[in-house]
Amino acid sequence: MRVLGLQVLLSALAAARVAAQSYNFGLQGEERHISEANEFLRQYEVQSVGACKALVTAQWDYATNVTTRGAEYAAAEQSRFDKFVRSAWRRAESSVHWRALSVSQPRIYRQFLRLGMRARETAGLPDDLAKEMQDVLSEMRDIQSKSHVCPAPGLENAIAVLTGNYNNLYSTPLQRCSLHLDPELVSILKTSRDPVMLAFAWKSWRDVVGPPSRPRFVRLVELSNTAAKRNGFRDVGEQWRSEFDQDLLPGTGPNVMEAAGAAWAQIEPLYRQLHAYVRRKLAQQYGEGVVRPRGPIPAHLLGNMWSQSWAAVEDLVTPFPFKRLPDVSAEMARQGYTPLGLLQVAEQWFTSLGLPSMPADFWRKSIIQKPLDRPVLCGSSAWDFCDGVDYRLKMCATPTYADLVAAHHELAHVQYYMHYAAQPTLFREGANPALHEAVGEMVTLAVTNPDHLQRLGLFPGNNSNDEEIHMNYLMRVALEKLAFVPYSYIIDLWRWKIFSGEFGYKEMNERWWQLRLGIQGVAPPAKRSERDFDAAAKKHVVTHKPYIGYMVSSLLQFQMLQALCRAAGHRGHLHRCELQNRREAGKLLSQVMSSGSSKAWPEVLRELTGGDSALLDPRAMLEFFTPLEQWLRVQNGREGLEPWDLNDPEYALPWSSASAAASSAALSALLSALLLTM
Ligand code: X8Z
Ligand code: ZN
Repeated sequence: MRVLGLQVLLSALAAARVAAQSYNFGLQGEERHISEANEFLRQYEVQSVGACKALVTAQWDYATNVTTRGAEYAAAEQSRFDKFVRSAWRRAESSVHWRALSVSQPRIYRQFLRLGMRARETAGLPDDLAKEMQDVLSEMRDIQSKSHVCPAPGLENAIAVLTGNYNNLYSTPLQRCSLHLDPELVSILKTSRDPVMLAFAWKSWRDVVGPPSRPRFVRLVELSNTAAKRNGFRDVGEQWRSEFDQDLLPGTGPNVMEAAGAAWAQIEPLYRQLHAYVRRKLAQQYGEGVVRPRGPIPAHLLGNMWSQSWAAVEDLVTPFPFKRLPDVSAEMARQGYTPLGLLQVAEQWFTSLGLPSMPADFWRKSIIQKPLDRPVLCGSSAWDFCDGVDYRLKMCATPTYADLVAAHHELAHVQYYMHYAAQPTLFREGANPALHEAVGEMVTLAVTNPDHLQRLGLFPGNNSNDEEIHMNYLMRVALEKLAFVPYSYIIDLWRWKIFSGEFGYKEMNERWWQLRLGIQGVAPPAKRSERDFDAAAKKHVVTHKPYIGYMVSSLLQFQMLQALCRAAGHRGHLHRCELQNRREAGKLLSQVMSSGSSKAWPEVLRELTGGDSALLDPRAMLEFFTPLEQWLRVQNGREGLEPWDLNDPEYALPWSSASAAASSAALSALLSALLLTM
């Protein structure tokens, strides 16, 4: 609230300054500026819809038929589009007096601000340096996509069984060394319960991508900082954060860095409870030699390459193992669900809230099943072809629970596109970079709860009223969404510090692990050094994509759910709100989505919550998990309250030789036992 008060004052001062300047032009001058600005925007609208459609079409063609030529064509279209935006921005700056309209014509003014922001995303470097930056990025992308590792001696048979890839048993190195991140290494992390195997997959990915990415990442930081400075920002971190500024003037919006830090402080006690409970269960599974009872959790045991989602260890930690949540995939198979069928179920959820159904063209042009005649990029995505008519989905859907959830998420994106289609093109985005994702994830919260699964006929046995079932459900959501909060915070916290020069390149990896340990409470399963570069294991770091939006969206989705459930008159626990048929909620959601980015996001949030919460507010997430928190507190006793002490030698990073010996002793013992038995 304090931040917002200051911000209103700053905006008012800025506006007064601009108003004083514009006053000198007189009424006639202002009318001329308005008509000039309107004419510019009218032309921009026509040209940008065409340019955007050409770009999205090239990207769609590539994603649905992967060829080298398609990739080159899409890259060429991207650079054509970027040039178009930059040149429009130069014209606006040189020939339109848009700044004079900040008070009298806020909608016009805001469109120019957004254009400037879009232009700055790709501007700032002279051609040779811009080319160098593209090269560095493409080298790191190649390292991610082409790197592969060989199975460790002694693990070949087990890996073949885990991954279903028997190439590893063949004799030529080319055939043997075919473990890629996805699917092989990711699936080992997800399914194996052997700490040696897990440590192998965890470490070998970092060994193969970290060291070659390190010097390239350093150069990327230098180049992108240069560009940011030329754009008027102190560093890249400030430029990225400015995407969350409410009136798009650097430093005047809600300070996302402060907001994220404050939100984390409120979420941390709940996270510690989850951490303590999961740690105890993992210690039961792996023994206290591998998982120290009061220390951090070894990062390779959480079922995920990055420890960002702990969903894959649900079977080890579910509160009431004899009250299992239904096997939705099996039930879908039994009922003969098709990919089209699951999309229709998702569509029906939206229409039951009074939102529009998908247009006929959507069903004709979308790809919902993997084509067998050509290579496609199978990740699910929702597409907006910029013309207000053409929307598509790309999914290699199979009738499974995961894809049922994904279908709801993707259709939420399409709903958002369709709702803001009436806005001018510069407002056809989420109100902030996290809102699109937040809407999609909010929908998944509403549709995965046991009550809703029962409504869909996917919860046989009719026992969704059982409190223990709901506790299991809350744990499932916590493993996915609560575990993700600190992870999604530290990725950019670490990058902001590098961008601003708070620490030097020589200590990048140590600083990374300080945050991983201190905030997330996970430790590496092997000794790390500055020869390693573990942040590069994450694609978003080496492709230079901001990540804090994922943290913002992980909180916003609960704020949205709470607001919509209140509007719908839902009574009782928030985790039991499913929203189906709640037209009041649909109306509110429509209203939020329709404004696109035409309004500052705190204003959109105020509308959504009826003034209750305007900024990032963790209270809704805490409310959602209240029953789980109470249950965890009982289970943990005092245990969850103990902080990890960075200075305690027992928990210290495996950097110093003493703690390295302590932390990897168990792993080394297992590895040598394995080698001895060979
Ligand atoms: O990158 C993604 C999506 C595309 S926006 C697949 N996500 C983050 C990640 O994978 O790390 C979704 C969750 C967070
Ligand atoms: Zn999404």
